[in-house]
Amino acid sequence: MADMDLQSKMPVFKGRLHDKRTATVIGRWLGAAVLVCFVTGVISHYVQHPGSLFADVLPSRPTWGYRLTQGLHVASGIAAIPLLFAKLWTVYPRLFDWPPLRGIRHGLERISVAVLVAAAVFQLLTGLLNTVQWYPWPFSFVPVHFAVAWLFVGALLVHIAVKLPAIRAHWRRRSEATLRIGDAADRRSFVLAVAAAAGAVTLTTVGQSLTPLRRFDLFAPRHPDHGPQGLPVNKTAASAGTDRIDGSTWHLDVTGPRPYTLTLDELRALPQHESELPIACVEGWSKTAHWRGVRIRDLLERAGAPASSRVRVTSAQTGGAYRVMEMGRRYAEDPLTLLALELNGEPLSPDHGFPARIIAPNRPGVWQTKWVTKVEAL
Ligand SMILES: Nc1nc2c(c(=O)[nH]1)N[C@H]1C(S)=C(S)[C@@H](COP(=O)(O)O)O[C@H]1N2
Ligand SMILES: [Mo]
Repeated sequence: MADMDLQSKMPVFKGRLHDKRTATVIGRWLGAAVLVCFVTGVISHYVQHPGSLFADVLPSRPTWGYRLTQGLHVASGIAAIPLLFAKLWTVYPRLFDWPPLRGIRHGLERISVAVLVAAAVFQLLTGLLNTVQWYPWPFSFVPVHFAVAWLFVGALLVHIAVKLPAIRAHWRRRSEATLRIGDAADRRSFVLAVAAAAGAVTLTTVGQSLTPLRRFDLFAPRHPDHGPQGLPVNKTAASAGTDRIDGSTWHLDVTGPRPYTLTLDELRALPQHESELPIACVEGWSKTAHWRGVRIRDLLERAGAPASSRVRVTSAQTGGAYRVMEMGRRYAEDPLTLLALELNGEPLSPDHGFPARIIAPNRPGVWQTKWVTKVEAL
């Protein structure tokens, strides 16, 4: 009796698009976006946490590899936001299914959907806020975003497995099940509108890393052209406490079998090399710049260390997660890896790491250490 009362209070959905074909069509796109996002995210995680296992195997080429994977990670995550809204709108009437529990199997399925939705919202929200470097939560972003990614993928696999019969039946426009549902014209408008929304958020943000499209970069937190010396800045010298480095007293320590120290003038007197390499920030912006400085492998050789040594680099910064960086031998021996003194034809500005910074191919921005004071062969 009470049951009947409650049921009669449930909303009735007259909209014709909350059906399985629509859920399948939107779900396919959302699935493709989150798959790209997940794979590129895992790559980014291991490139940022090389550890002992990957330290010496990570390749230094192609020079634009990390730029591509991280650009895709952030772009697919942003595109997934309107797709997730559309998908949730399509299926939300299921919240009012009656009876709410039809047994253990049904209960487990509903729990897995709850985990899936919570994890998806969490990932897209924290990822988006990370692109603007806003962390309004008490936990550390990277490990939690990484852990929840696995939770999300697990719940997604369960969801796909449970829904496989429905997905299969509604995969094709002309399948029997799809034709039985009908409403093709409405669905086409809806799907077109969702595609337009996903396309619009992509087009107005992707220019932050895909620089040929930077004219359309209206909403990304960084514009590739805005910043001193034509390059954006993530951590300013003022915020790192490195804005008062005096080039006449600064010196570089290089350790190895034959350790030595160089002043800035001595460093400038060594053979200088050039490279054209991007800063590919993990927060999603990328920009290629022209760098000039001393090859790391030349510095190592002079210290009596093999060009293929593992290297530890230390910054003048007194704190922060990126004060100390290590690079595997593939990066150290690459001729493009420099201790750069110049950016786009001028000495580095304080915000870009004056007087010396690391620039290496195919590495995330976080490891392009600025304000370097020490290079150690390990
Ligand atoms: N010492 C130090 N180096 C650092 C950082 C830092 O916080 N401290 N930030 C890194 C990050 S996150 C990026 S994206 C690049 C940005 O370099 P740019 O400011 O010259 O563009 O510098 C890297 N080098
Ligand atoms: Mo970064």
